Amino acid sequence: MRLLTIILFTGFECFFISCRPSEKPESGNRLPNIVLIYADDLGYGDLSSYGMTNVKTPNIDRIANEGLKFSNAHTSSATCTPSRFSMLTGSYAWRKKGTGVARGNAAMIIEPGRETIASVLKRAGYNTGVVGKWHLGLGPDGGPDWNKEIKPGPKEIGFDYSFLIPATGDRVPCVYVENYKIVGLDPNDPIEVSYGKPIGDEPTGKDHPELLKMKHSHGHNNTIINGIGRIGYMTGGQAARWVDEDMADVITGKAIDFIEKQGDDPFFLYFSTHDIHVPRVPHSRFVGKSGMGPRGDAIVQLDWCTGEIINTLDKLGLTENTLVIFTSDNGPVLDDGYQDDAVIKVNGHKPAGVLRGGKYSAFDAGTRIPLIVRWPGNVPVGNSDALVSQVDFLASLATFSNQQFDRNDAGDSQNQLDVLLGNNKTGRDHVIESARALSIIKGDWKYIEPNNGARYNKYVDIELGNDTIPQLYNLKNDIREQNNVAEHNPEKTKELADLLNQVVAKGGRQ
Ligand code: NG6
Ligand code: CA
Repeated sequence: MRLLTIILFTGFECFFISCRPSEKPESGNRLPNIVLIYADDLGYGDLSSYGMTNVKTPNIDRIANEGLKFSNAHTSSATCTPSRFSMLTGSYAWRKKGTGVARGNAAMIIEPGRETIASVLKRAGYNTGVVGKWHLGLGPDGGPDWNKEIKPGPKEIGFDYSFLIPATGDRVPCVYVENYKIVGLDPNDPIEVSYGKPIGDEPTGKDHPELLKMKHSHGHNNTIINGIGRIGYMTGGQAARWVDEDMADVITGKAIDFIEKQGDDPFFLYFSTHDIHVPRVPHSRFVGKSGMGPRGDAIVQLDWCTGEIINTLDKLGLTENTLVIFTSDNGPVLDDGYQDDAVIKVNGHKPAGVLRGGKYSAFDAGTRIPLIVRWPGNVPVGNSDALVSQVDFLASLATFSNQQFDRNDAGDSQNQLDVLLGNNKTGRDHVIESARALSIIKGDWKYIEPNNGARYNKYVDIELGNDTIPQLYNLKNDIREQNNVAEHNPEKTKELADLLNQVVAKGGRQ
């Protein structure tokens, strides 16, 4: 089997070499499709294939059982916007101002024309689509006029099709944007959005908590939409507002439509789920299924969404010819601003598995995430402990599709295709992760740069990993980052600090 895989893969590569770079392959030599499933806030321990025992995730586990499961994979940031920026552009978000968690009315953060995974794959002849959570801003400087054409957007960075939750489920505007337009917007009921002064006369969670079906615990007390207080104020657009309970069905349906509409060209689908971000309001058929409250039920729903995509590939006979990548944007959090029982019903479950910290944290639970790659017959079944970063998806998929890419734009992205396809078990020399502080992992060691951020966030109950002194952990002996051994290992500390500074110096930091 392994030999067959090597022969097949070598044959595949030979075909690529015979192609000129940046040239659309001739028909008949169809490149494999690529489906990238990006979960939100899903922790290292939140899948049964990654050790969760409270709830089963059979569909995601199926991908793991038929593919390669990584134990040492990293997103480049402990929050959403910067992770997505880095993954799509191949450039660390901390190099560019304005890439922190974006407001719902933020302007487009990735500059139009900038190299992205989508622009690279489009050049290779792929039909490219993004469905689900965006959270990378839309529209010109100053943000979009929601009632007109909402552009620039995904199209300007290489996506032929988009169906978006513009920011997050907990941020206004609570509407879907398909290509350049809000879906179902009545021109007589225009939308206005504000992240400053309250607008409109609709009740807020702050003033009318009695109207809430899910109460906030911190933040999330502005305009009430569908019985849930949001971040930000909105008015108008009544007919276009989403129903949170239907969101997984709606976006999964759009993702399936995209796959089903494909013709002879290969396709790239970036399916960015809302689950398991707050507000966790799964469809009634998933309510109570996990015994862990809405957070666990959202995991069950996420697994269902994934199953629908995988089953669609089966149904269309595309499974063998599709590279599926499943991963998450940052680590887990229980109470992220709503009283949804995530804490009291956790029932012994460890969302981050063995790791310390969580979402927002420089400790590894913030950024070490599940990663599964499946391409039957080409990617070996099993596990890999290679050091991997999502920032390398761009260069790796460029190699996969025989494309050159703009290295000025995507300067942090390395071709790690061999690692992602299981032909190399070593991976990167080092990875950089970012929270408030930058960290670097090299071999067994992790260094967190000193900084004066808070050590603990009491609202989310997460240790943030900040300290004013340098931190050095030996992840091999101490994966929970309990013992800071920097003082006893000054040479190793200096080596990693110097290496981190070199990477920073290479492309700047803002
Ligand atoms: C925080 C929100 C949190 C979540 C996060 C972004 C509050 C109090 N907290 O500011 O609920 O929305 O931003 O999450 O407002 S992310 O996964 O999209 O990065
Ligand atoms: Ca997230």
